[in-house]
Amino acid sequence: MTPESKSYLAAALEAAGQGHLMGTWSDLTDGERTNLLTALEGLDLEQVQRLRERLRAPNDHAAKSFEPPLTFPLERSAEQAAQAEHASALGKRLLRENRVGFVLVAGGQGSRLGVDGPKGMVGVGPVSGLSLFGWHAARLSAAQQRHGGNITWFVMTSSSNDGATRAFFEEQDFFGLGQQNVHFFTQEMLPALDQEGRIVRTASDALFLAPNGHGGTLAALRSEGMLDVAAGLGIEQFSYFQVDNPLVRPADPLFLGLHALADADMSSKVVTKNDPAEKVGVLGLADGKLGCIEYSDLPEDLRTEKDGGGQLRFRAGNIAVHMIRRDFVEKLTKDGLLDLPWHLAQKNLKGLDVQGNPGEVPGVKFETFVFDALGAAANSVTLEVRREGEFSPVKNAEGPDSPSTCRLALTESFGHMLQAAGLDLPERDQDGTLPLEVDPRVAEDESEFCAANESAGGLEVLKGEHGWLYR
Ligand code: UD2
Repeated sequence: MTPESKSYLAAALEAAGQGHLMGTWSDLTDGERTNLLTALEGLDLEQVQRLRERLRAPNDHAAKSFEPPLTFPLERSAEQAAQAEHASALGKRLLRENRVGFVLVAGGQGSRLGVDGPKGMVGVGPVSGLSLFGWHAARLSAAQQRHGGNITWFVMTSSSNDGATRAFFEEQDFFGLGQQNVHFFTQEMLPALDQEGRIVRTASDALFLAPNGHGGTLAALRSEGMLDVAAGLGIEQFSYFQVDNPLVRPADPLFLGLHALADADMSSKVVTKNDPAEKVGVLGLADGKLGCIEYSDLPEDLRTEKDGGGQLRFRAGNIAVHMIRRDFVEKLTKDGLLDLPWHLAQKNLKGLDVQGNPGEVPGVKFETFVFDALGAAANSVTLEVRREGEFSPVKNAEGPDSPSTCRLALTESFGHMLQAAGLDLPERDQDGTLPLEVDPRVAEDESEFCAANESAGGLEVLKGEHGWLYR
């Protein structure tokens, strides 16, 4: 680097309030200088400026009015039941005709879970130990078996886990789905700032970068060429789901069909929130705009308010499962039109302070959220589903939403399948869980399990030391 270009860079950084990044230049080795220059080249200083402005902006203005969304309920009138039947038939046809692409969001860092590596590699099969990635793959294979068609799977990673994720898929031979049908793409990373708006470093030659939130999925679908891949394959809808929930049913004909019938841009699944204190965002309209209302944003009186039927009025718990039209993503991401708000997460970041001393730096990570796009949807369906059947995420190492609660949710749902078919259950473990697993390719709910049990070949069960495995 010539002295002129170095002083030009130093001046540009100084002007952007980032002079500290070059502060230790004279102490760096040649290799470290190269690393630092590469990191700085990847930096968009205008974007950093916007992040700094966001940091200084007063907190988001609080909404004045809140309304619950109109939901397609679990308890259906005769008319709704007929509509559901019609929608399911349409959904099955769309799956058979390959109009749906599956988008798995797996770019997060899994810091709360404390895993080293992609969260999708965590084993969740109660008997088989099958990984989250493997579990989702089994559900996609199941959809292919049941409805025909070809599966196209878009897997979003981030630079912190992309290599390990790809290596795992290769090692698992793409779970039998075919390498050509799995498309990896990476989301953008954003620099984390300290409280004064200065970029935090993890070392004197490296910046603290963090994934830009699941809202980054939409922009990355475009920037990574996935919209073109999807268009080329005739895919019209994206089924969006997150890696942490093995109960998710990405190929649900009812959800897909309702969304398509309503000509919706973006739709959501919700579960009933029974406890007002449960810290889950609820779908609703804030100042007339559909979105996810964070637990902390909903005033206390509304959080506990009951409707005429005695249920919480704001109970549409967001489980982060969406159906999104491809052309809606195209429209939103065209010419940088996508303008999702940045949410700030205050964290103690492991890195260097401005002087270059290692430690914990009080700082901020910036994220956008995919459900903020709901506000731009012309039409949207909110489908209520059974929590026990569709939602038990693995987020924390212990306590709620942990591997043990997820194992319990899975095994109980399998237990109900066996009971519905009149089959005996295995003896419970010492901790009370059923050592039982039903592969999604065998059945995903009680009626499918009963049908498989009554089919000519019947069901094959392996009884091993870890429990019973139907596969
Ligand atoms: C999210 C929702 C919450 C509820 C819940 C359901 C937010 C703020 N809240 O809670 O309302 O719907 O999920 O499970 O989203 N991810 C990425 N890239 C990122 C960030 C996240 O791929 O930059 C993935 C991550 O791998 C994970 C998922 O998104 O699978 C959820 O992220 P989270 O665990 O940060 O969201 P959480 O639990 O705060």
